[in-house]
Amino acid sequence: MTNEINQTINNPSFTVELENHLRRELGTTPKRATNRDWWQALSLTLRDISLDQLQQSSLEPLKSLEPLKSLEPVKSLNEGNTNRHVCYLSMEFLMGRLLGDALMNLDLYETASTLLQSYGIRLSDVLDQERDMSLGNGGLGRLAACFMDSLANLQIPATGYGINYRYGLFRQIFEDGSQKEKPDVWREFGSPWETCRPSETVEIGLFGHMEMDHDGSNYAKNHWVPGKKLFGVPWDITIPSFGGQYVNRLRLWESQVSTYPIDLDKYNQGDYLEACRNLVDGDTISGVLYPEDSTPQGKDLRLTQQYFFCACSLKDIIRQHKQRGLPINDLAKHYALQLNDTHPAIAIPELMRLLMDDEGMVWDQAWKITRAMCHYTNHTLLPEALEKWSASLLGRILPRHLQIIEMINYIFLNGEAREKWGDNIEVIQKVSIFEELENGDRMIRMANLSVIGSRRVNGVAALHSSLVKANLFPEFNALYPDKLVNVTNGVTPRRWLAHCNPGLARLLDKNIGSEWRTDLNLLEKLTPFAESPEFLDAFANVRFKNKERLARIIEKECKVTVNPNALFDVQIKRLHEYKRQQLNLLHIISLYHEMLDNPDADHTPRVFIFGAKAAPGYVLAKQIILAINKVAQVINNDRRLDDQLKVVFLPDYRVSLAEQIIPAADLSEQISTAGFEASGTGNMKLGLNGALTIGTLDGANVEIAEAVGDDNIFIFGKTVEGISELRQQGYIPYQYYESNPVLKRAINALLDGSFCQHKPDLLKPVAEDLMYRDQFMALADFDSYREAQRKVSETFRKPRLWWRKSVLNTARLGGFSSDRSIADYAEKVWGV
Ligand code: 26Q
Repeated sequence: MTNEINQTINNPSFTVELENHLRRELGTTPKRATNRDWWQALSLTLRDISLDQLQQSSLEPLKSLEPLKSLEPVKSLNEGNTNRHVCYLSMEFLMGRLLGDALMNLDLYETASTLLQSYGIRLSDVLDQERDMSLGNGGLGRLAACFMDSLANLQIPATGYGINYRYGLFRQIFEDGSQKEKPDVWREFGSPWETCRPSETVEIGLFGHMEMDHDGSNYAKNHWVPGKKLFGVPWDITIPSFGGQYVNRLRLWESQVSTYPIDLDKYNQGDYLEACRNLVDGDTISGVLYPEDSTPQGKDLRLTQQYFFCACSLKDIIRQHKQRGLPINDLAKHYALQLNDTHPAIAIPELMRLLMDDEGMVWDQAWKITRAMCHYTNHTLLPEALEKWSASLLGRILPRHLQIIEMINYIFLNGEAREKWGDNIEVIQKVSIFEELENGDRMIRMANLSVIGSRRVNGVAALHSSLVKANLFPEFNALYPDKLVNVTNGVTPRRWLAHCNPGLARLLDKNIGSEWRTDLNLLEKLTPFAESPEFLDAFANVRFKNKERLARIIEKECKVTVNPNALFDVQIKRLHEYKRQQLNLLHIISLYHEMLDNPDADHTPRVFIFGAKAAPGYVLAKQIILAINKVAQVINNDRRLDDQLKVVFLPDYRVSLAEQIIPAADLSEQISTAGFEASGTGNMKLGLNGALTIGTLDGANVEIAEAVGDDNIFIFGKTVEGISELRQQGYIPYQYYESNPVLKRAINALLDGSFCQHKPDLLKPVAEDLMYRDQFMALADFDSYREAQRKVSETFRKPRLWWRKSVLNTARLGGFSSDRSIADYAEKVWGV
């Protein structure tokens, strides 16, 4: 910790600032303040400290016109081109709550806690006032948030660029077991963390047409006359490093109409609603996050959102570059853009347009710069999740961009592609950015555009990256042998260990020192402690306390009493067929039957804990949620079981709830069909906190298994090769149903109304899908899964053995820190 920060902390001004915020911003006093008032005042105080730090760490780029100095990191990672500012472009930043993390990063946790205590207030109650900032769907959005934390921590100058959605991911409630969506009103009266920067507003265009300018030469120059203009207003959030010496920022754009929003003619004619139409239009672009995270629909509002935030961000970057007095030709020397999936791929033609039409560059020069600046991360192999936009739709909203994409494709196909493959039409069709449809329209493949326009393309786990090379982009990999690389995902140990599991953090500090927070490989030092009975007891004791805390939440949210001595079996992630919550459910039903058959046997008591949101339009996913809830209701109320088995589905799974569940998990369910989960990051969070994994050889599970060793993980199921062989043979799920009596009985119980006497057909769709379709081959892995689960139960009955494995998981997963991921990006991708 630097002296500067220490001064802030030890300075009584912290108290003064806090009380000033209470009095002046909130019009109250420490005596009268509610928990919510305290939350707001504390947040504002911490925001002020990091804003001061942002200015001091000489990162505030616009304040100074001095070139480069203002961008120099406090400490550089390596020599060489360390000045490249990283711009992380993402439609999603799933930040969760910010106060607890900020208190920890600025080392003010104890100070704040003591101060509040003196007023009879509990800090934890104050932290609970914060609404999660849920501006993302799941893994991809949370990864962006972890990366922002690690970029600051590694003191790499970086800006996260995204959208300041008015409504984030929907709030989930259950009505009679079914998911219902409610709007996420996360900043109804503003967020204390966001600072508006109206002076840095930018204007962007949409729609309109192209015009030709003849400048007397032989060349006709094209230019775009937008039919509509919009303002992007930036809202900034400071991202402090651990210790607070260094601060980056997250810049989220809000859309506003650029012309006077009320049509006074119409207003005067009495047509008030029509007069205000513009007002509504301006708002809608940044209005709401799309809740789908696969099978994207080609909605024009989504494309407009994508363009809106890319165009705003690029304008912002170029303006800053020029304000430093640097030549536009050097843009790529000073900035690296990271595209979080293809969602910001429109930045590629937008950058080309800015460089050519606004800066007057020729094509080749603009293309060289664009290709040196852009980098693309792929997060999925699911073909239906790959983004495609209809060319006619894109051309209507962005006519100039359609031209540029056509040109990129033309030059690529006639240059690099033809050189490599000649007239091999099959390959040419595959690598083309355009896919020709029967109806005459063309689809723009955003993944192909992203690969062609980027300097590096990365997958997110070793297995995933090798499948990206071998199956998704084999042609591009042959054409550009060094372009495709792997960067395995990671998670920030500050939030996902230090903050969410203070008990374990203290135990680690006591035994191996506290440096692991910024150097997670130091967890290795824990290895010998796995042989110490005293340490294992202390470790188990921490877990028990965390389980008691979670049991209270379960009691409150689900009205179910659970025994903290039971095995807590956790599956928390988006609801998707490929993630196979339905496989977990089949196992639960089979366990239920087993217990009913042998009521006197000595079963291992278990609590199955689910957390998951389904995309609102994903019918089967919603039916699976309903099925789990219905099965839970019957099992939880069956007195014959003597509390050996409980099933709970916690509503509204989100970052802050994950922080409560993860430290209390004994078993981590990572059971996707091999080849479908790109990486997974929940697997890392759970393992790091000492949960044992039951999982398939998919995504980062493969690397987790290598790290912890075969004895300390429960691997089951078909491999990628096994799955593809089975599919080639022709997979018939009904055969598994017919030939396996345990499985048959479990599915029949869903079919015959055992779990909903009043509406016996309610769960039929789930059962029938498994019997006749089962796209993700749950039935094929059922036996092997059940066998692995049997081993889990057996191991849990030998506490010494279990806790030893658990400690070794924590000790050996240090490599899954997002600090390591970011260091890999710095080296393999950005070259900073
Ligand atoms: C696209 C177009 C239209 C509407 C929505 C979307 C959309 C939105 C979000 C498509 C995909 C997503 C999110 C994908 C995602 O979260 N992928 C996960 O990324 C994690 C981080 O790399 C991986 O760990 C997971 O394996 C992967 O599923």
